[in-house]
Amino acid sequence: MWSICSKMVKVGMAKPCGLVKTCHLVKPISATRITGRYLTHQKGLPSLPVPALQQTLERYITALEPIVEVEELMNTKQLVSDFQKPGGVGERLQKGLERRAHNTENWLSKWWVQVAYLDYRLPVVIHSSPGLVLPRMNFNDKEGQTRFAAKLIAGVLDFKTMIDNETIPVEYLGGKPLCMNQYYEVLSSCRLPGVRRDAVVNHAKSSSPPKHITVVHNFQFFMLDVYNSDGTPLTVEQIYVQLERICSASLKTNVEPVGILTTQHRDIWGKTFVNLIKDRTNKESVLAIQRSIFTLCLDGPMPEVAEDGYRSCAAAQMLHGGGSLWNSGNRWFDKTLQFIIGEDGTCGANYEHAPAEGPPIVALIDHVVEYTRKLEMIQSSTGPLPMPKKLHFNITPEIKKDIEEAKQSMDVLADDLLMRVIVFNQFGKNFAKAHKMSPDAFIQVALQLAYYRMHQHCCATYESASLRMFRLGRTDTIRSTSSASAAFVKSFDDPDKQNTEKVDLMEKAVKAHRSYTNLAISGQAIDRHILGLKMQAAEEKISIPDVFKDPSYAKALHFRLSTSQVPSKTDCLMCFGPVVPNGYGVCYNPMDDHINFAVSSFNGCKETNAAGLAQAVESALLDMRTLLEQTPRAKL
Ligand code: COA
Ligand code: HC5
Repeated sequence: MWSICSKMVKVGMAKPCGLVKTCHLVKPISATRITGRYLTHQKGLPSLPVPALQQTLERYITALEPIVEVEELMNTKQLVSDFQKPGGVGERLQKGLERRAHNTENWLSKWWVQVAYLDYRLPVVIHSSPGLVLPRMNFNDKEGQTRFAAKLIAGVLDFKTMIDNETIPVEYLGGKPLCMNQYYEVLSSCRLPGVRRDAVVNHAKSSSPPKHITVVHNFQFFMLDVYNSDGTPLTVEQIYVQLERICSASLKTNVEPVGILTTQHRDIWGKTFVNLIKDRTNKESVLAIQRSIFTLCLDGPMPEVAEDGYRSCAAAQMLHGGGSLWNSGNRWFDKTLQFIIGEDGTCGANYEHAPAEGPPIVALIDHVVEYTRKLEMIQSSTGPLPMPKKLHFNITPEIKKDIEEAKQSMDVLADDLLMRVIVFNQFGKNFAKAHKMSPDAFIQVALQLAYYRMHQHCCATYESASLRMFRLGRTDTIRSTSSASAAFVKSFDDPDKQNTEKVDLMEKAVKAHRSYTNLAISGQAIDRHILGLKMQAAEEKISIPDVFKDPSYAKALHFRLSTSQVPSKTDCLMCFGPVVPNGYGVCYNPMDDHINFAVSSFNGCKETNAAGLAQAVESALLDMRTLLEQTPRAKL
């Protein structure tokens, strides 16, 4: 195992005026990282297990109970029983999966990345790439924007030093060490569009890893070297000077927003891409963006909003940029990490999801926020640096047409998204803990209640569970809708039910959720196993078993509630879009005494309403608290 090393920011000495200087514990950047500590840690991690077939199939039936009709369930039981007959197709696929588990580092991860990301053809914007909003920063003009951007870049480079030196502290979940691989996948990487399937490339692993970032301002891209020739990172002051030069060299705003092409449906972008890079200049520019350590977006203004709409607007800025008239073209959405700095103190990021889950990105952002807070003002002289290189694009009439089409579809998409952010201030994690309940389970049960109150039925619900206890682990699904949660939500507003009974049902629902969570994080949930069986059938060229053609299976995967807990140390807000047209995306960050929620829905769906659900979540949490506080605990 690694020892936990907290080699953190070393801050320069205070001087009376001017900018900032930091010292870094660096070794010159090179591609030698996959060595010692990291590998030793990784080797010590267990492999992802393949759950027992019968266990998964039994749990599948149990999970369907609250979300399908009685007759559908009967039919499914028959299909499941056919599937698991001794010597039948289920057993064969299970054996295939077990073989695969034996022969690979992780039987699931490659398949998961293909299915969930690279084969998924809807635009990454809203449909796949999450947004992150930082606490609002204290600036309100161009200079403040550039100054903060310089600090942020320095903070990311400081984190990169920890990656390069393999000194990121190992994370733990439930006392178990987690796989750290994702930290090595988020910098210097990029998604590549394809006509049917995308790919991801990681240049950190190349023999000459990149030393530049890309900066985009007024839709114009620049390549900014962020290391000196001796391998030390530029100081904040140096970065600031370079950013000012970039801004002065990109004052024109009537420029073709070539970045908006990355917001398109993936097949369309895949085709345009082939065309775009036929031109040598374009190809070089695209390669420079793809190879860069990350992208920094210096945004133009966003529409004015009232104070109470500020957070929702900031979330939209991070998720999609506001449409072609605002900042959606000031992006390269294929880039794994894009930091976004507005002119009014709004800061955040957007990340392409294929290489990593949210928590490593949030750990990076937490580090950056804390780093920028610790920086002290000093003045230091800087020698002349080369002018950042502008990345040129030759826009043919055909590409121009593609840009216009991308603008239109981006605007339709942005208009369709309703994003509502609430900061629930009445209580946070501590309240559930004081009542001896899992805070996450408490919030999930409240979400179930909120949804039921709005829609009068229970729906298939997804919550992300980390599989990072296992080598190269990504996620499985916690199915938050259980028979216990259904019984609770149906009883809650029933005047014939006693409060003691409601509390009892609440406790059972919360416990059921926590026990499913425990299964999921220990690799014993059902969703990825079932996916694996289906993928194995495709791999062995066996015709798809009937159990996967069943309406119950389709219902089980139609997640009208797609949710994720993403905690952060600093008071950040994470957000994403719904995964089905008539669904909601709900991302929440539970802090000790408050909870940040970002709820999304599509305006095109008349049944759903993110603002309504956000309000209902607030009421559900408050009503659950009132019930607990007014009811003597039955079993105490
Ligand atoms: N009584 C008192 N305290 C309790 C409790 C109980 N019955 N049950 C849990 N707690 C405490 C825990 O000990 C923990 O304490 P801590 O704050 O000191 O760490 C805290 O409450 C939070 O626990 P809980 O709310 O149960 O959830 P969790 O932190 O274990 O998180 C998941 C649950 C599912 C979110 C987590 O396992 C996970 O998988 N996270 C990753 C999700 C992810 O990857 N999201 C992004 C995908 S891109
Ligand atoms: C910045 C944090 C964003 C969280 C993103 C997230 O939770 O993504 C989920 C990944 C997974 O595999 O469960 C997918 N989801 C958004 C559809 C819940």
